[in-house]
Amino acid sequence: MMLRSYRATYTKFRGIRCSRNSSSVCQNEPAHPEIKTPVPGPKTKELLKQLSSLQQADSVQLFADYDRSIGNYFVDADGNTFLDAFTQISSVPVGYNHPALLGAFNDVHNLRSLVNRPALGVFPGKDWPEKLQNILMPVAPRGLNNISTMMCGSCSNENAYKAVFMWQRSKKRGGKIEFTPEEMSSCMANQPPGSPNLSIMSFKGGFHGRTFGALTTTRSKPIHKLDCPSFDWPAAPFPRYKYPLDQFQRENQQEDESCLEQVADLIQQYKTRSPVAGIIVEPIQSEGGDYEASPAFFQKLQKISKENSIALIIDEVQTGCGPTGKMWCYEHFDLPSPPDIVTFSKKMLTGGFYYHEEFKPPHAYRVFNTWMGDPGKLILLEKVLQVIKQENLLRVATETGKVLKDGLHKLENEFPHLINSVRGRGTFLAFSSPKTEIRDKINNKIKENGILGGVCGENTIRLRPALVFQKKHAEIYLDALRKTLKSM
Ligand code: PSZ
Repeated sequence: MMLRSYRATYTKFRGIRCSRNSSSVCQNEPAHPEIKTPVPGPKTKELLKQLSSLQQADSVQLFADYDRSIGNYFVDADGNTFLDAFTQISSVPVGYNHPALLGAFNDVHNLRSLVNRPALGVFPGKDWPEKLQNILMPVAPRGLNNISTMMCGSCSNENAYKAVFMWQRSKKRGGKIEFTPEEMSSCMANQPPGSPNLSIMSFKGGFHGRTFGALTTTRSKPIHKLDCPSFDWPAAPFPRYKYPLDQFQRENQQEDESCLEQVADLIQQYKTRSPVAGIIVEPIQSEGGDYEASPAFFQKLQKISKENSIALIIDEVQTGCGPTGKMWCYEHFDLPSPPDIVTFSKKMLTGGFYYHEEFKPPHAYRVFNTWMGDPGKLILLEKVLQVIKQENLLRVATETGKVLKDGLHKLENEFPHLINSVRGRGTFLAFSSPKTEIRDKINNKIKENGILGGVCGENTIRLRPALVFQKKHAEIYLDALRKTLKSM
């Protein structure tokens, strides 16, 4: 019933450029959150019992009613309506049940692309090159003209690492494409030279996924890593700034320098141990606690990479697709040349990575798996990118972000014993608490006030709304946060 009326509304607006402060999906939203039961409610508790009998389900917070969730509002199994500032760990681009996405499979060709899922590395559909060209390449990071699609963020990073290792080894072979018999036999025993001792450097606090290579580079929390073997790869410190930034410029600049010195030192140290082939970095360290670094830090990091012939991989899995006000967060950094590889997933709906021509492996069948992505996700992504353009959602993220950040600054001044260090870009914002317990209490209480929020790091609350989060939603969020802080 509800969905039919969205579709009607959308048809009416289709083709009309929406004003920049109104989004088609938001016109059918409720006006505000509504909490009817204790959270979690009785139905949620019952479902959790059922699920827990089948699997370890303690990470489940709520069960959703995806028929009733709409736009920025998440409806749970108990009928509670939350304003969603977490959006499935930052992975919902244009809100729930966006009519443009719901309509995508009304087209029978699209439906067939969804149903007949190919092994993209061997039997792609005849429209696949055109689909990549028309959907993914128009938003490619400038200078990166190659693309591989993948299934998720972890496997995007995992395969980017492989491309980097193959690039380094190909350079060593000086253009020869044959492998030696020794390489071929040693790799079967997981020994060099076929399985070389090369490494990917990452940063302490970084998160790059949970598959083995990706997990080695993940350095956010022990719980992500415990019990799993990992590679001997280096981890450098990532800047930890003091806030407000304008009062601590000198200290923060020193922090950049100290971290970069250690990057350079580690590269030297690992030369005989496990030479660094690539460096992976998030433009804003997300899971680790929403730590940002200056454009100067990233420019110098790129310089160090280039001087040492190390590939620079920017992990835009969480920051990519608009929430910082630019399509790719690293665009804020004014790098003198493009990064070598940019990985993505989450809001992009398909995983994958863009790369420089040099990183195309010389042999087929190297960066490969059965599905290598999913054409169905690209069909949805096409709609998402159209909506972003039509509804000016990068500008919305910038403008909403400003309202949110100004409001958060006011609240940190009002409640300095509860929150501090407001930071971030666009709506990709965060603030910290003096202690983990205070942070957790805020995040639990704000739920009772109708907001779904996320935490990260030791003591941080992060905002990860969809791109259709507007000023009116920002006001609701800020009111609920004030009410929460006042009650503590
Ligand atoms: O607990 C988890 O597994 C979480 S919580 C948030 C994420 C994962 N984010 C995924 C992520 C990311 O934020 C960055 C910067 N890089 C890679 C990944 C891995 O993506 P997925 O989860 O799709 O494999």
